[in-house]
Amino acid sequence: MIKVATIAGSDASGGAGLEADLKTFEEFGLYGMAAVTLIATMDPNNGWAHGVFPIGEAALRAQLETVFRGVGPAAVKSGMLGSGYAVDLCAEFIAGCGVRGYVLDPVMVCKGAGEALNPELNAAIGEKLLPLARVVTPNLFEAEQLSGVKNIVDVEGMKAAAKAICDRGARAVFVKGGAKLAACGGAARGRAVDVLFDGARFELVEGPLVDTRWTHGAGCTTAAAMCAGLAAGLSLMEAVRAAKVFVALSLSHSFALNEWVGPGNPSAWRVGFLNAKPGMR
Ligand code: PXL
Repeated sequence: MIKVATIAGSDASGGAGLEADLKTFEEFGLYGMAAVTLIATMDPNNGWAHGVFPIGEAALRAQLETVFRGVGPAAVKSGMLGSGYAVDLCAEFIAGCGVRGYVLDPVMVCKGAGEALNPELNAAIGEKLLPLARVVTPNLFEAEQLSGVKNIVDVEGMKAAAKAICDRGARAVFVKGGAKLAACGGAARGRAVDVLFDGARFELVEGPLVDTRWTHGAGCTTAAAMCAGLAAGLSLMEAVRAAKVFVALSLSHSFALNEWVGPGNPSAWRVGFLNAKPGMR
């Protein structure tokens, strides 16, 4: 059995965070483990306002001992870390235990919350985790933060950011253009365009832009699917392409949880793209 792990926050609503990661690992037929860094809650009596409850340093270290020294994942991804000690522990265990791939999802914004989370951690993520990553998966906002490139609205901006992020030590960068790039006019209408840079070559990765407002957890799912692919021995390009198809299928079966939030459906590939809801193909 191929084992994979996520170091991430728990999304109590189930659509993002380690819940999305574990569902994704399961769909790839892998054995998933999780070290939880924080618990994110959402208040139905206050407009779905987010709460964050960090897991203490000792409890996080004990989980990482279990996952890395007790079992040993083939690949690992990290998501929302939430504290300086979580960044340090992540670096310590990933550097200290060999893994086939480390996918760094530099979660700095949460769609529901709308503003930067823990901006004080961005420097530490860039300095301590970037150099360990097989691939980093920023969205446009996160790519701007990590690269210093401002106002990314097109593929040229994404390429400049990807190059700057590789220069900081990442082996590869996958900048996600998503709906924002299309809204800026940087991608053709109805297309979701991402840029992969491996330090030498740029690769445009294109797919259908699924027309839905229910995209909660799409970033987590993308990184988890790449992690699963790397764990299973796919090349980075193969893992990226598998993740892209997997997420498009997931989004084409997305649904509302309530008036505020709706996730993709990671089991969608079993139903099939052609069975997606009308208007979502
Ligand atoms: O989608 C970003 C994200 C990541 N991790 C956790 C979250 C969220 C957004 O809600 O709750 C735990």
